[in-house]
Order: sequence, then C-alpha cells, then structure tokens
Amino acid sequence: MNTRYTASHWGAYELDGKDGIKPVADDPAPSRIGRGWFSAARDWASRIKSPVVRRGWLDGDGGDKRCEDSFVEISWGEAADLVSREIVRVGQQFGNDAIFGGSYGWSSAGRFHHAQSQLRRFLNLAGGCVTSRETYSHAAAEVLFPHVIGFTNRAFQDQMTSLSLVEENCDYLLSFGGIGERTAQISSAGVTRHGIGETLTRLQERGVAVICISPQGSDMPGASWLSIRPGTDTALLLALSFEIVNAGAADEAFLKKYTSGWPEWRAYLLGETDGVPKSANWAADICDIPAEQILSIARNLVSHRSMVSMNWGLQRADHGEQVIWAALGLACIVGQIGRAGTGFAFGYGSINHVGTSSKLIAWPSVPQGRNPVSDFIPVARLADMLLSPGGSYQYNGEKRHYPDIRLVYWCGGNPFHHVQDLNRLEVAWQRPETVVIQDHSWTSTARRADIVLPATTPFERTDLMMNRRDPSLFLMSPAHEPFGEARDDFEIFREIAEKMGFEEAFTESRDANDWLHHLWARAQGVAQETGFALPPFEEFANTGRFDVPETDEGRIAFKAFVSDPEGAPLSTESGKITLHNKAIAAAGIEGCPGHPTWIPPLESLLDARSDELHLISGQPDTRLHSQNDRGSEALSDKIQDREPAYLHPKAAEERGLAEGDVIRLWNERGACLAGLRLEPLMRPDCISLATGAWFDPQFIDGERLEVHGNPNVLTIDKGCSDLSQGNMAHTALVRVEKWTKPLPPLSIGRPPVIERREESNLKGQMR
Ligand SMILES: Nc1nc2c(c(=O)[nH]1)N[C@H]1C(S)=C(S)[C@@H](COP(=O)(O)OP(=O)(O)OC[C@H]3O[C@@H](n4cnc5c(=O)[nH]c(N)nc54)[C@H](O)[C@@H]3O)O[C@H]1N2
Ligand SMILES: Nc1nc2c(c(=O)[nH]1)N[C@H]1C(S)=C(S)[C@@H](COP(=O)(O)OP(=O)(O)OC[C@H]3O[C@@H](n4cnc5c(=O)[nH]c(N)nc54)[C@H](O)[C@@H]3O)O[C@H]1N2
Ligand SMILES: [Mo]
Repeated sequence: MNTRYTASHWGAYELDGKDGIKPVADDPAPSRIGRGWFSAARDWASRIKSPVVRRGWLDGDGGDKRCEDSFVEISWGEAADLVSREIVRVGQQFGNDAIFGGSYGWSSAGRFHHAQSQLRRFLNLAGGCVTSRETYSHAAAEVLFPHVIGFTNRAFQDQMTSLSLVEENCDYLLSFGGIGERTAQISSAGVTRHGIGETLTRLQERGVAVICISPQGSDMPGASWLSIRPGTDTALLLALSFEIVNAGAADEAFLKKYTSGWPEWRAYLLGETDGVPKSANWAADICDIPAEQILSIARNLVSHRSMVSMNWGLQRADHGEQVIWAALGLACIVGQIGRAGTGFAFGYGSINHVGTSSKLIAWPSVPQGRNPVSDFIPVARLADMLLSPGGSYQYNGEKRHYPDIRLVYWCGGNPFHHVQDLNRLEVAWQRPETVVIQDHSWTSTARRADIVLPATTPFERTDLMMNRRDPSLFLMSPAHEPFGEARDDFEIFREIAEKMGFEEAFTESRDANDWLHHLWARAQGVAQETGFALPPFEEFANTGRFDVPETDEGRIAFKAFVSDPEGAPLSTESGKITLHNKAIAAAGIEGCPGHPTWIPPLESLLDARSDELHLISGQPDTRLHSQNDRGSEALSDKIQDREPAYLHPKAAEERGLAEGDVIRLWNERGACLAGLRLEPLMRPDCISLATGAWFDPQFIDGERLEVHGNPNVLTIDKGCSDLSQGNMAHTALVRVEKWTKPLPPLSIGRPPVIERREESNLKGQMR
C-alpha cells in the first residue's frame, strides 16, 4: 500500500494505522508539538460535537453572559439559517462595515481548508466585512520596514541572508533573543525538515563566536549568554553604535553610500541633540550589562565578519519599532550588510523557514475575491475597537476611526488566547450583538460565542500542503471520520451561502475534491513557469508527496541594492536605508521619533518595586499557541494541571517557593495560577510563562482568577506606538506568591452545558 501523509505547521507525517502518525523519515529533528497532535484532535471531551446556539442569545440578552451561559443544540439547517439571517440583518440595518471578519489566527496547515481564506471569501461575497492588518508576530516590523528599508517584512523575509552562508562566512554572531529550536519547530502552512539544530552545531564546530543577548540563557544553549534586563536592548544597541563611532571605527563609506539621515542619528548618538552621549557607561546601568562587555562587543563587531541578528519577540514590546531600527542602524555602522553571511537579520529561529534558501514558489491559494468594505483595524486593536466605536486612533501617520461592530465572525483563531489583557477583552466582547465562532474545539473563544459551528481537523479531510517556502508538497489524507457532526469550513460556508443565494459564486460549482484538482492544475502551471513539472493529480495522490528539485545558492539580504545602489535603489524616501526618516519625524508620531531612540518602556524593571518580576510570555515548546493544549505533550508538561512558569532558584528561595508549587502571578490587570519550575538559566528578576494555556477565569474568594496559567490576563493591551499599533506582549511586570488555598479544578477541557432541543421550538425565538 502507498504511504499516506498528513501535515501541520510543525511537521509532515506519515499516517500509520496503529499509532496515528509518525514524522517523515527525512525530518532530522521532528517537533515535540507533533507528539501531542493526534491526542489533542481526538480529545473528544473538548471537541465540539454539533452546532449550538447560546441560550441567552436566543432569549435576546445583551451579550453580558457571553462567558458563563449554556448552549442549545441545533441542526446544521437551523444553524445555517440563523447565521445567514444575522449577516443579512446586520448588513441591512447597519451596513457591512458593522461586521468584523478580521479572524486573525493560525488555524491549520492545508492550502484549501484554510479557515481564514474560506471565511474571507465567504464574507466578501456576502457584502464584505471589516478586516485586520498585520500580524501578532511582527506588526512593528511590518509597519516600520517599508519606511526604513523599502521592503515589506514579507519581502525582507524572502531575501533573508541564508543561514548556510552565516555558517560558512560569519565569525561573530550577535543574537538578540537567541536562535532557538523551540520556535523553529513551526512554519505557517507546513514544514518538512527541522534543521536549525544542525545549523547551530555546525556554527559551533567552525568556532564561530555566538553571543546570545537575552533574559533567558535557554534561548540559545551553547552560546555565550549575556543576561540583559528585558526591554532595554535599544539602549545596548545605541551604546554599541556610539562606541564604534567614538573609536573612529564606523564604516563612513557605507553610511554615506547606502543610508540617509546618518548625520541626524549620529548627533543623537553623540548626545549633541539631548546632551546624553549613548556611551557604554550610559547603557550599562540601563541594560544591566557591564560597560567593558559592551566595549568588547563593539570591538568584535567591527574586527570580525559579523552578523547582528534579532528575533521577532523583541519588537512585541513597548516601542518595538525602536529596537529593530536600532539593530539595523548598528549593522549599517558596522558596514557589512549585503555580503555573504554578515550584516543584519530579523527572525532567524523565530520560525522555521527564516534563513533557509529553498526556492520560493507562489503556489495558488483559494481566491478570496474583493472586499467591498475598505475599513480595517491594526490587528491588536480588537478590544479598543469593540470598546470605542467611532473613537479615533493614530496608525502609521494617519488618524483613523474605529467602526461600530455588531457582528463578529471568527474562524480559525483564538482571540481569548492571543489578545493581551484578556479581562479587558472580556468586557469588550460583550459589546457586539452576535458572535459566530467556527472551531473544532471548545476553546475559550468558542465558549464566549452565540453561535458555535463545529469544524473538522486536518485528520478528517483531504488537503494539499503547499508552503511557498518549503520544498516538499504533500497530499494530506484523512485519518478518520469527522467527529460528531463536524463539517469542513468550506462546507459550512457553502450551506450558509446557499441560504443567502450565492452558493454558486462561493463554490464555483466545485466540491472540495474538485477544488483540490483545480488548485493542483493551477500549481502545475506555476511549477512550469518556475522550470519544473508537477505530475498529474492522480499520480501525486498515489505517491502522496512531491519534492521540488532544489538549487541552493544561498540568499543575501540587500544584495541587489548594495551592488548597485543607483540602479537598484530601495523604495524609501531617499532610495537608501533611512537612519533618520523625514516622513516619520515630520508626522510627530507618539512613541516613534524620526530615528532609533531610547524610550523607557511603559513597565520595566528600571522603575519596578523590589518584589516585582518582568514577565516573559513567549511561545510554548509543547504546542502551537493554544493548539494541542489538550494533547498529551502539553498535558504531560503541566504541574498540578497548571502551565509551568520558570523562575531562577534564587528568586524562588527569596519568596519561599519550591519546584512543583502552584503559584499566583498578579498585577493590576489580573491574576493567574501556574506551576513552578526552577530554571538557573533565567535572570533572577524575570519569570517566564508561555502563552496558550486555555483561558479559564473563575471567581475564587471574590477574586477573578485565571486558574490555568494564561499570561494574557497580566499583559498590557496597548499599541507599541502610534506608528504600528503592534502588540506589546513582552512588556509587563508581575508579582508572585505561593498559592496556599485549595486548588480550583479546571473548567476547560470539557464542553459547556448543552441542552438538546427540538427544531420546532426554536423557530419562533429567532431574531
Ligand atoms: N502574551 C503573549 N500573547 C501572544 C503572543 C506572545 O508572544 N505573548 N504571541 C502572539 C502571536 S505571535 C500569535 S501569532 C498569536 C496566535 O494566536 P492564534 O493564531 O489565535 O492561536 P492558535 O492557538 O493557533 O489559534 C488557532 C485556532 O484555530 C483553530 N483551528 C485549527 N484548525 C482549524 C480549522 O481547520 N478550522 C477552524 N475553523 N478552526 C481551526 C484552533 O482550534 C485554534 O482555536 O498569539 C499572540 N499572543
Ligand atoms: N513551539 C512553538 N514555536 C512557535 C510558536 C509556538 O506557538 N510554539 N509560534 C510561532 C509564531 S506565531 C511566532 S510569531 C514565533 C515567535 O518567535 P519569537 O518572537 O522569536 O519567540 P518568543 O518566544 O516570543 O521570544 C523569543 C525569546 O525572546 C526573548 N526575549 C523576550 N523579551 C526580550 C527582551 O526584551 N530582550 C531580549 N534580548 N530578549 C527578549 C525571550 O527570552 C524569548 O524566549 O514563534 C513561532 N514558533
Ligand atoms: Mo505569531
């Protein structure tokens, strides 16, 4: 029998009848996340079995019970009816700009059954919706880069200097936030090989000096670790820049030829504009790194073939724009941009494919059509939008107004995991008249919906893994029947479209199988243009896998520009890298001056109480965000059912805490429980609690306490500046103490209360 495959954002797998899945043989280091996938998808207790509608919504309540209500089971016909009527009602009464279809979220790999694409295609045909811009991953970079380097973040990522060239040519790798196997497990749309571990080993074998600047030494095992006070990297970068200039070692020729605004930035570095020279001595106290060490890094950067690399996490912070801009500025002063393996990189290790050099192939996707509604919000401004309809805000130099949203439709994302300050979102979430959620599981978001529609997982459908950055294509085959009455997102939208009278426009008269053939035929065309042939669909379906013929030449960021700055100028205001940007400066943007600048963060250890800790809430090792939290791998990592929080043994001792304790973390925004794990590679004034434990707030002794370990009850919901409005998840202070009261059992992991109900009774109650 031929091998059958499936695929995910964390790896490609053979389906094997007995144990479910096994990683493809050519993956050198299969992801840990995969170990929890099969069990999470089959955790029947947390799967949604049938369409349901919230009891209070049927009774016409205002949405304030949207987190504790019971649900009523309905048929698919009723569900499609309800949803179609709501969309029509809201569209007619308020216009389609009262419908929010931003629906940010990772959903699952697979080209056709991509949840957000299906939703957008559907809503666009239904008259359109308000959408969201940028990502939670790197909004600050997405908005800043076009101004300062003239590339979108995506275009910059596509040309990122190959790690293979770093291995061969770089002698000094200065890494901010580390380059780690934990986050490189993942790539959006699917990944076949996990090779970052091999890369790091080869760097070590070649004797490359690798420095990891991070509050957590575990971010890059094997590197020399410099423990920085979180949120202060911009000061360090300015000091490195200053000291190189001060030593007369700046590459003035590079700065003149390839940058604009150097004189203005230089004046700031030297303290001519504000009286504060950004020296190593100045930065040492801010960053908690000795001045001699800063001086030594400055010398090493210019005396070696060096690379300044920064992960994405650093800019998910207050003034996140400054830190990437300062790193870019430092790399310009060093002057090694545009050469093999040196210069500036953003995102190595943050995700699997950054720095790999597979051919980029623009595989076809489900066409989303045109959205008749032009309004959007910056993705992280969800709660602001719901809380202040009509309110004004600044974004990228523009004054904008929030729409008045009446209907929220989310498919393939989990805002009650990903948004900062979830207690605030809980209030905002009461505002819309109707919330529709499509998911396969009873996530915290699904529990806060009015109409919940059960979707299938990739184990229950056929799809194509085609990632434009990955060299392997897979036919994803089903492993078992759909759970309960779950349907593919496509099929859910098809039936609603039928009720709304545009089924044919939505399906183009194709069923799911026809669509796979159709996408494959288009992919064959794309392959042909790229210079190779894809087999006929039937042949591909038989083998289940196709490997694109590879030509690994390695990529060099800014190569064209550096070799010919006049012939291939950047599309910035000067055609060069802007170290002082006139447009940004002139716009007078709150939190984002015209050049990289040190601005103390809203919350930081610099002005903390002595018992406060800085909270790092990065990506979990055992799952993808909140996905697979009910799977065996995530569950086996928990401590007394709580998400583990990592603390230095000394900090634990000072607070009378021991490994395995349940602790309470709190600040003015909220409180949560977690399980304590001791970690000597943590800064003693930091605590690390990964994102994604399913949000489980309960009232305990009059306090609203998240009992599972979701850090987003503690984080700040504010844009990192008025430029990008990106999230600042990594900027927060907390306090911790031992939890001595009885341990509250979790309420997630099983369905909410669901009444069975007769079809006939329901009809009269519809709005
Ligand atoms: N504090 C803090 N917060 C953060 C971050 C941080 O670093 N710190 N990181 C942020 C970042 S970078 C990101 S990208 C976000 C991630 O936030 P999300 O993308 O919202 O997180 P996921 O858990 O991946 O949510 C995907 C949802 O899709 C559902 N799903 C999966 N497959 C399907 C399908 O086929 N159909 C449907 N209908 N649903 C499906 C899953 O069950 C899950 O509920 O979180 C952000 N939040
Ligand atoms: N296993 C797993 N991998 C993932 C994901 C997942 O959910 N699980 N999600 C994927 C997604 S959507 C994204 S966007 C990427 C995100 O990838 P990253 O943004 O790179 O990941 P993070 O875990 O947020 O941050 C990485 C490290 O930055 C360090 N850091 C935090 N604050 C500071 C600071 O102020 N200064 C310095 N120098 N370091 C700091 C922390 O120690 C943290 O471990 O990860 C992807 N990979
Ligand atoms: Mo992300």
